[in-house]
Amino acid sequence: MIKRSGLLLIALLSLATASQASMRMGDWGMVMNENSQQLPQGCDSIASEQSITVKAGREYAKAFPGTIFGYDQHTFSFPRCTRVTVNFINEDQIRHQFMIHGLPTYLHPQGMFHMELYGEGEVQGTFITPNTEETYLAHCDVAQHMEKGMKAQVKVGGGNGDLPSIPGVSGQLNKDRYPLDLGVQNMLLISLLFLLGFAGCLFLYRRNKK
Ligand SMILES: [Cu+2]
Repeated sequence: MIKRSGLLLIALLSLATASQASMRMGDWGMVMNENSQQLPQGCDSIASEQSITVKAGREYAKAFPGTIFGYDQHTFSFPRCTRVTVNFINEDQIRHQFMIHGLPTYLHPQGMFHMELYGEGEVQGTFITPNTEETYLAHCDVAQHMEKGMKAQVKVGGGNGDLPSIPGVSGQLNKDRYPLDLGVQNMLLISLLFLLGFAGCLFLYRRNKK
């Protein structure tokens, strides 16, 4: 009986260590679901090592009208099966994240590699690019931060196109509408009304002349 509970304890302890390995947190923020060791399916070895710096802050929104938050870079490109160390720097006094979505779920729970800083600071995290040609979404998930510009794309193996609404890369998926937006249809309607008015005036003028 004692032997069995001892085994159970060891099993529980190793489980706890395993989950700790994929999560580091403190009063500074957190790094969740990183992967520096496990090879993605179809990768025989780590093909190369890269390290990047991603800066987040209001400062980087200035170049893109309509945005409030931003990253200093919006497209990151990596070869397949590459170990990438991300140096994430938050220059604001508020919480920002750099989260990559859609990664293999057998490596990252919910397909997510998550870095977060509660305020100004810096942290490192690692992931390994899958053996694929895909464009992954990277963003800050704090409410409204992505919509206000904190959105980027991570292209692996050349990627498979650009994502929508990437500042400086692609247009908005749903264009904002303004009441004074003179689209082609509105311009045609205005021209038609003008012509009708003109014809009406001409008609009245001719009738009065007789
Ligand atoms: Cu943010």
